[in-house]
Amino acid sequence: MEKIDYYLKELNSEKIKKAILVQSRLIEAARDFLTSEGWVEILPVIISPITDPLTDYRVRGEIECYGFKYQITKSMIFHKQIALTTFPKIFCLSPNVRIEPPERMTSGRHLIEFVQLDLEAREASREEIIKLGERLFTYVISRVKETCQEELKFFGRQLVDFEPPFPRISYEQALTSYGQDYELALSRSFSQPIWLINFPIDQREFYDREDEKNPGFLVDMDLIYPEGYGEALSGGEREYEYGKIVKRIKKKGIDLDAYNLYLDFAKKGLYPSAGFGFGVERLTRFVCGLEDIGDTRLFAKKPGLYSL
Ligand code: ASN
Repeated sequence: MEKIDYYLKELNSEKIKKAILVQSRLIEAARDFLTSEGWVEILPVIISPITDPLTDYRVRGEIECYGFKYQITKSMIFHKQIALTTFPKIFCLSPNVRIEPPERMTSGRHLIEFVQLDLEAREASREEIIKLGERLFTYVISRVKETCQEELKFFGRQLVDFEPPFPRISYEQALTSYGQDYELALSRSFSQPIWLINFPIDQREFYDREDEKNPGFLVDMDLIYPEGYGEALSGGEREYEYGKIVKRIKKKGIDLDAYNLYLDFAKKGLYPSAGFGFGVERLTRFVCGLEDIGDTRLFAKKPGLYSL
């Protein structure tokens, strides 16, 4: 098939059209929920001298403007922390670019360009953010069940009423019970979303806060969808003290200079905070019950491929 015919087929696909309609309702519901509770939406940062290191801080998209190097946002984590200077509770529909390994092309869950509903609150604890996540999730699901009946029928999707509190399992328990592929195994064995908590420090980035009562482990969490759909959101409490952040960056073997600007803010004083990022395409995939995340947006970009 000619490339243009492939794109035209996608642009006219009933499946993609319905999934995007559901997605637009999901976004509307999430915005309504958050703004009604006093959260302020900020606009996304697409390029910046700093972004989330994410596994390998050297693997990144870069562009040059006026002789300066900018990185394409992998996540707005640092901008979220800094933006709390202006407002106590912020959210953003944040486009992220992550150059995922090509093996993830057919995972059904990875796009190299995606959007997360990213939020952060001053002085919040993980407990508060977990409760917020449960309320946000159940609210958006109940709203689309009302507003997208025709689309959900098209997908043959019958969503149950999810009832918080969702079960919680620690990373260590998950690893012992389900082995290395714990995320998918966990996801397949539950019919309610599950919180995966307390990741070891070496499994995550330097910005999630180390638990002083449980050194070596973080005060963080992922929410895992049931029915094998995998990770829904990821977040935690953050390191905010300059000395601790420096220690964590060094422990990762990251060059401190790469985070100069962020460290300057930390020196002046960041607020303690917690938050998470909720993948919008993954949420759409789950709600519509789709195999392939590529069906959740126009111009989807899979790892390893070249696309419009
Ligand atoms: N948005 C995530 C968070 O708030 C970070 C990420 O996407 N890597 O923790």
